[in-house]
Amino acid sequence: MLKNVVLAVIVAASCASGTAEAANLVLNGSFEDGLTGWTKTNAPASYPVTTILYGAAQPYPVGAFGEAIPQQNAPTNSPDAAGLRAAYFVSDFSNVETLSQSIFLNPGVYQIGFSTYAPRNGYANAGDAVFVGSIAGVDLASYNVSTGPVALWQTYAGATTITTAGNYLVSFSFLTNRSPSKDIVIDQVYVIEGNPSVPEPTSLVLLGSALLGAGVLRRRRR
Ligand SMILES: [Ca+2]
Ligand SMILES: [Ca+2]
Repeated sequence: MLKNVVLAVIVAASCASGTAEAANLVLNGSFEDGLTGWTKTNAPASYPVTTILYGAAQPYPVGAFGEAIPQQNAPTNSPDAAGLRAAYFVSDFSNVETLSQSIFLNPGVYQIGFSTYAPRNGYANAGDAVFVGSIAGVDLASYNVSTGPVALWQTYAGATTITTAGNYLVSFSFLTNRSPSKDIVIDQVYVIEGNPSVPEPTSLVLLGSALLGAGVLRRRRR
């Protein structure tokens, strides 16, 4: 009897916390389906943005010109796993090449973010690259790749409040004008409603009251 009560409590608590985990509103935000869901603009004829495999010391477009890129490992609120792939901006003559998608947002508070990595071989190139990552009008990242870290994953994260329902852009732009220029890898792009890192108070209350109930039962059995 007691075992059944405790089991029911655990199931109820996990259901409550399950509803608190918001889904990613960005389609294919971890690029596990290649560039499905994303729109490319100004993609250059040579070496357009593509998705590469983690840990693959292979030529473009399977890997990053022989350099194995480690899986994204910076702390992130992305509900998607880093998985096997990431997107790779690499062209040396990209006249503001972009990768973007439009998502519909209702009024509310949203957590937004993505992660970036500058491969060592690209970083060694003389030409710089200007990278901008913008979600729903918020420029989370806007910098010259030369000023960022090399061979280190970092996550750009923030929050935004949407007051008008509508379509909002998730957009990455990449500008280079010299051969060879620096490159950037991105992964785990996310837009989630609310903040998933804070446990729902209701599930904690539920768990607390259920444990109390189990304690009462135990006393009665004695
Ligand atoms: Ca991924
Ligand atoms: Ca390049």
